[in-house]
Amino acid sequence: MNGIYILLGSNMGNRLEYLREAEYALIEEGIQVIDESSIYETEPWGKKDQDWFLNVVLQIETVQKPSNLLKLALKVEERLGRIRKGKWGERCIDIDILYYHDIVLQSDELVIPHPGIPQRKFTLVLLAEMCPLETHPITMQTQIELLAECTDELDCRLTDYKL
Ligand code: PH2
Ligand code: MG
Ligand code: MG
Repeated sequence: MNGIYILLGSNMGNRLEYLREAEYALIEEGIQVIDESSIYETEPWGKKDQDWFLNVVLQIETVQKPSNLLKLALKVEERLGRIRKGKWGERCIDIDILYYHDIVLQSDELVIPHPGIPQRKFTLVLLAEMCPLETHPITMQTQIELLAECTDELDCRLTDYKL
C-alpha cells in the first residue's frame, strides 16, 4: 500500500455538508488531500435501523504519525459535534484510518489497516475505485481482489455529489 487512506462517513443531518466540513477541518489541521473517491450513498452496515450513509475515501499526506493522526481525526469529529451513541450507531461524522502505507499496527486505541476493510463493501468499492492494484499489507491482496471476495451484499450507490 502506497499512501495514507481515510474514510469519511455521515448518516445524520446534512450528510454532504458534514463530509465537506470534515475535509475542510482536516486541511486546516495541516493535512494535505492528494486524491478523493467518488461519494457513495451506502446502506447501513452492522446496525440496520438507521439512515443510509454518505461515504468518501480520501488519500492524504501528513507528517503526523498514526497515533497523532487518530487524535486529530477525533478532534475534528468532536469539533463537528459528533456525539458517540454506541458501536455502529448513527453519526454526523466518522473519520477512520484505513491504511497508513504498509504500516501494521495494533494498540488498544488503533488498529491499522482498519480491521473492517475486508468485510465492508462501503469501504472496498471506494478503495477499488481509487487504488485498485494497491495491496493490503497483511493479506497481500489488491483492493479489487478483496472486493471480489467480499460477501457483503449491502447496497453502495454512486452519487454525483462533489466535496
Ligand atoms: N460506519 C459504521 C457502521 N456502519 N455503514 C455504512 N454504510 N457506512 C459507514 O461508514 C458505516 C456503516 C461504523 O463506523
Ligand atoms: Mg467507522
Ligand atoms: Mg470511527
